[in-house]
Amino acid sequence: MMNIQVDVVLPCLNEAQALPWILERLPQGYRAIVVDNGSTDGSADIARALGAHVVHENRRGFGAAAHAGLIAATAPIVAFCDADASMDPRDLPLVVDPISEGAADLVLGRRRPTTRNAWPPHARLANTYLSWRLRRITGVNIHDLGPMRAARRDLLLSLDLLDRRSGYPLEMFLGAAAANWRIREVDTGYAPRVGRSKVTGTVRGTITAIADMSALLHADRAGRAASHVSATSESVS
Ligand SMILES: Nc1nc2c(ncn2[C@@H]2O[C@H](COP(=O)(O)OP(=O)(O)O)[C@@H](O)[C@H]2O)c(=O)[nH]1
Ligand SMILES: [Mg+2]
Repeated sequence: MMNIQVDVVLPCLNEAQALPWILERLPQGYRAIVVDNGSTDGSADIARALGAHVVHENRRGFGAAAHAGLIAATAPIVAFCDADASMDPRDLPLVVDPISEGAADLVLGRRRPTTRNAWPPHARLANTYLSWRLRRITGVNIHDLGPMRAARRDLLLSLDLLDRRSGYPLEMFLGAAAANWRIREVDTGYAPRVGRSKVTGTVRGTITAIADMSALLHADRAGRAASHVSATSESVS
């Protein structure tokens, strides 16, 4: 069998309809790690039958699933992708190649809608605002905090990410920026998902996402202020 170069973490909560399309579109040398927490639609069995490595995570939450996938990964490079067929696994090399070439440390897929209704307007607007804030805070020129992304496994683990809900992708970005990783953004396609949304397509999911991300931004600002104070006092003494 071919060497696995890339493990692809696919957080999955009731995505039985989307999984077949996704799993047949993984490029050569990419292994799917489907992280299920309590799907009731047979997602785990379907994924297993289609050859994916299935990981179970008891804690609910996007971050809990994403992190369990990272822990389970063994390949040198780990990519993340949603399991709702909104993003095409054939785009994965766009985020992975700069990592394998050593040209970047974190590559984020900027979601470019392929149809007009791919992205709920409130989610798109919130994301545009968030990206603007992140550019100001970090100086990194990003325009979307997209879930399709890739980095080296050992570097990702070194970030010691703690969020287990919707803040996970943001915490990863902030940690990478704070550690001066070379962060790159590339365009990736974004299509209407298959099946029902679990996060930004629901009121509850959106509120949770905003709460989780605001908490992280707040903590990040406090952390930066504290390091500024200590840096200032060092230069005074
Ligand atoms: N395992 C797991 N996966 C989740 C959870 N919440 C969301 N997901 C998955 O994360 C991905 C993104 O969620 P989605 O509902 O598409 O969010 P949206 O894109 O904001 O509408 C999908 O593959 C979901 O199945 C969760 O609590 N546990
Ligand atoms: Mg989605």
